[in-house]
Amino acid sequence: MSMLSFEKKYRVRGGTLIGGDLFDFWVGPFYVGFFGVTTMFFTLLGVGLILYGAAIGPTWNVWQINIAPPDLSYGLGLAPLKEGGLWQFITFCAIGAFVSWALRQAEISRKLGMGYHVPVAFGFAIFAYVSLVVIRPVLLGAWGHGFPYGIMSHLDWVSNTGYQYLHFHYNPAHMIAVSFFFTTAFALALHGGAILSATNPRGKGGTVKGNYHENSFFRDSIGYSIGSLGIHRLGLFLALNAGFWSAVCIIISGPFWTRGWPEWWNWWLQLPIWG
Ligand code: UQ2
Repeated sequence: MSMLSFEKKYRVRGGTLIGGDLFDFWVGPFYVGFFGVTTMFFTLLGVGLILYGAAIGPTWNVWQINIAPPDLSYGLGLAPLKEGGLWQFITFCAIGAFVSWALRQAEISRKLGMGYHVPVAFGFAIFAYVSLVVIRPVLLGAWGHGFPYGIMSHLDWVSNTGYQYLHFHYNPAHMIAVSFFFTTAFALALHGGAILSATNPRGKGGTVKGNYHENSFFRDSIGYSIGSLGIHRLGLFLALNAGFWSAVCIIISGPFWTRGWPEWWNWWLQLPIWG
């Protein structure tokens, strides 16, 4: 809010995908747009349904509240509200809100003449969620394969689904995803450390350091600097891959591999080169 006078320069008209000028305005600091309206609609409806689901459930203990998907016997059909229909409705609202949010980001990007990097990045996160509650359940033939909405219940689902494949850490796509998550954390730690150490020099009255110091630090220590733009390209690449391979590792579990993941590695022992 304190930046409102500065932001005036950027409160430009246009860039909308839908609705023309109709929703092209701000409420306080927030850009609205057609997709701001749809985001609010799906969010309020979805949260309301979650509260209703909790209200008809057995507990208000936040750790134990659970809104479960339909029984597998309902297949890909619609279930009665109290038999998983709520979960289906809430899932629809969640995807509606997430996609609306991404499209609102796209409108803001267009309005400001920026690239679509932010909505594309968010799109990978949406893909990871949709892979769990739509893509894999559809490939397996039942909404009941989606994960339940609840703090403990979704943890139980992850554990049970993992054990269903004996040892999920042997899933090669899971290995790749985990490696990307770790590397993302490593890169952000390096980057955060680099920026803060240059911005907060030692001692009183020290001068703030910049790009050349950051480059020199990494050239001195490992003989290579990726550069101040490069580190952000690398960060985006690492983070998007973490989300992407997470989606791949769960989509292939069931629809494309039904046995234990340790067994998958038998291809190595079955190579014709062992004689
Ligand atoms: C860098 C640079 C930055 C950085 C960081 C590096 C000046 C401010 C962190 C160093 C990063 C490297 C060498 C890549 C490491 C590779 C992986 C896969 C983690 O050079 O430029 O800008 O923040």
